[in-house]
Amino acid sequence: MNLEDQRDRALRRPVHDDRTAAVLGISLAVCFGVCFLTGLYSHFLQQPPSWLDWPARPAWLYRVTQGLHVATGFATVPLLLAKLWSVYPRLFRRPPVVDVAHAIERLMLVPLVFGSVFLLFTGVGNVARWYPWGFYFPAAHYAAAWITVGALIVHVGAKARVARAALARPPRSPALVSVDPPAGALGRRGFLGAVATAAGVVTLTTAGQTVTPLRPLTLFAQRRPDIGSQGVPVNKSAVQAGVTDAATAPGFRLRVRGDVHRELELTAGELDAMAHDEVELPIACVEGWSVSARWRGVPVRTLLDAAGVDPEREIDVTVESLQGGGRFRASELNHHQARDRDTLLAVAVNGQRLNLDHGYPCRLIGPNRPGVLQTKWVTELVVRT
Ligand SMILES: Nc1nc2c(c(=O)[nH]1)N[C@H]1C(S)=C(S)[C@@H](COP(=O)(O)O)O[C@H]1N2
Ligand SMILES: [Mo]
Repeated sequence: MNLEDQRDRALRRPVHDDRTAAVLGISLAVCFGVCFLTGLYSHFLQQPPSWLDWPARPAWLYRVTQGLHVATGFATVPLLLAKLWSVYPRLFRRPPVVDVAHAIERLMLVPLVFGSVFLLFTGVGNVARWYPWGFYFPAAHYAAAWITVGALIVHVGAKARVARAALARPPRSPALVSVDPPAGALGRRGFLGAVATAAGVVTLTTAGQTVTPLRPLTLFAQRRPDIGSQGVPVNKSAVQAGVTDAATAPGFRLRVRGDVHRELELTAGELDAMAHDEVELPIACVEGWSVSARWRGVPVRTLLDAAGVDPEREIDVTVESLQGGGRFRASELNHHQARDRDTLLAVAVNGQRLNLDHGYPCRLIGPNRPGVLQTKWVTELVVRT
């Protein structure tokens, strides 16, 4: 049998036909869509355009969207592998292209396939803290997402009619299945069942990093939220951040400065004495793990009031850490976030004084913020109009 005959036979097996491709394609499009939108949300929370002041509420929103982002991303891995395997015989069609539109459609498969593989590889790598590359992950992942989604839209546009027709036919239509699978090989049902099981198992064993009842199953999760000091995993330790000496020095001060009526300077003890507010808020890391905790601290707005900042004034606050370098050493609070009653400089978590790794003497914790913006070892609040 020559190559062409082989391809024809393969294509007529149910696992390679257009119905299987349609089912996998729709599942992938849904996962990619959710992953893309939640990813965009995460991106613009961390890098808001100047005209966009995100609301601080609902407090749990980022925990849910980022959990979904990582869960749909992981579920996409088996779906994508299955889809590529299901459709690869079509790559060798003769003639390779029939007209210009078809050529464009086929060319778009390059960014679609490479973009998808790149996104999943870098995403899973980031969750595993494995960086076998030289570029900055968020920027590359973000750019690749636009390229991939652009190619995906073209692909969906080109394939929508074929997919609809394939799904409208009865599943055992003789026009569709003319070659029986070889003995022992999977039929469509068996194949799709296996793929769905794989996607389900990956999702269940990842989701435990967000969903408490699934914790015993957290096989692929980078963090077991219940393992870590004071009931919260540690992202970067005080030793890694190089802040141990500065954080424990008697000379430590929290300063509130910038566009204020009077500057404040508080010792760790003074801050502790002011910390009467208790809130329940999650830390929700971009890597997908999240955990809720009880925090005790001083609301940022109490400090702003003490510094004589007019509550009506539109302000931003830069939260600076003792950490000397690194991308997460500072974060921004917009007006809504800075004025929210639950945005605290926390000094205690789950009934214990914050330990060094969680940000002693004080750390920021606020509603609906990605973990990277919950700055630890805070030493300065700089108010800007
Ligand atoms: N100064 C500083 N703050 C930081 C970080 C950091 O590296 N440096 N990491 C952030 C990230 S990515 C997360 S997820 C949370 C985790 O807080 P935890 O270590 O107390 O769980 O801290 C955030 N605050
Ligand atoms: Mo994080």
